[in-house]
Amino acid sequence: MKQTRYLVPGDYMADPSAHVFNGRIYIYPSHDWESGVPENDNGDHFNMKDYHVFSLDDVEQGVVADHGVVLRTEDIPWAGRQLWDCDVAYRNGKYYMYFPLKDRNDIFRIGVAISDRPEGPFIPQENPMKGSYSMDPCVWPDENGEFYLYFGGLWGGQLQRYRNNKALECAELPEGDTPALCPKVARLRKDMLEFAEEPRDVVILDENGKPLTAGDTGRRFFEASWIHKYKGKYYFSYSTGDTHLICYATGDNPYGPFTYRGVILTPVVGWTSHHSIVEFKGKWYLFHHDSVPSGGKTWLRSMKVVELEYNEDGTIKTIQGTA
Ligand code: FUB
Repeated sequence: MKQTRYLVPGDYMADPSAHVFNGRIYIYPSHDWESGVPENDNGDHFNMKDYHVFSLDDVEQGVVADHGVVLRTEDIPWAGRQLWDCDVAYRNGKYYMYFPLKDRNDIFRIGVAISDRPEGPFIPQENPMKGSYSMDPCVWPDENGEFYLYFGGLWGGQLQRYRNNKALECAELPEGDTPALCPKVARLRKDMLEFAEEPRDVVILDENGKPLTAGDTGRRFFEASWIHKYKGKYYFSYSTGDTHLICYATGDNPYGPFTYRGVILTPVVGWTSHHSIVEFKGKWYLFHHDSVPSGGKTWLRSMKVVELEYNEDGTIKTIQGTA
């Protein structure tokens, strides 16, 4: 399937996290809607209040099943506002959803909700994960039996408000030749409900082995962490935010460091770009979104899928965001 395909024409869904559970693809997107909140650099216009789950048996022609609302802000005991990009993992008979949400002080934290089934509904825990901050969680079940949670995002994602996992007095966004802020990763406890360790920096290196700098906006991390493995290598992919690219870097273990390798997706219509990558029935797919169906409204995005291909050397063939 070389042609990009929209997946849920009747509604606005973004940030699709796709996984294969029980031989089917399950997609966990953000649910965009017209809340009337004006657009700003803090992302207040992304005022989402619930999640749906979708599934499909066949990416090429498959009909996408909508499993309905599986979690709402009003069901989350510590909720303030804004349910952004979530992700889901399976362990020992349960499905664990990790979701970012602002608490009542308008601080992003990461919550966990649990279901017996991949299609939900998901029941939230009483409190967010201890020591969690920022947004865009992505959970990786490693072959070593451990699960790792990646997270973080700049600007409205609030990562610039922290250093060494502690809140700063005032936010500080590095500039120029100073090292860029890194996404974070932490191994999860066996019960999947808390970090088993202090989150660490996911360092992304350039071709000379130096950390990418804050001024290198065409390559540095902004948000939308995703990780997959191909031919023994770990591929960490992410959005560059204000330069609107999905890029990737490769490494030898879940903690990195990762070395920058290139662009997966050129800019789409709409400010944000956010993706997931999954293998299904022998092919690889890029799930992502754009704002074409809403006429370019940044906060009303539509979910898409396209086949992703590798070159012989393991690099990924760049996909055109406007294709
Ligand atoms: O959907 C809200 C935010 O927009 C996500 O968390 C970011 O990754 C961006 O897609």
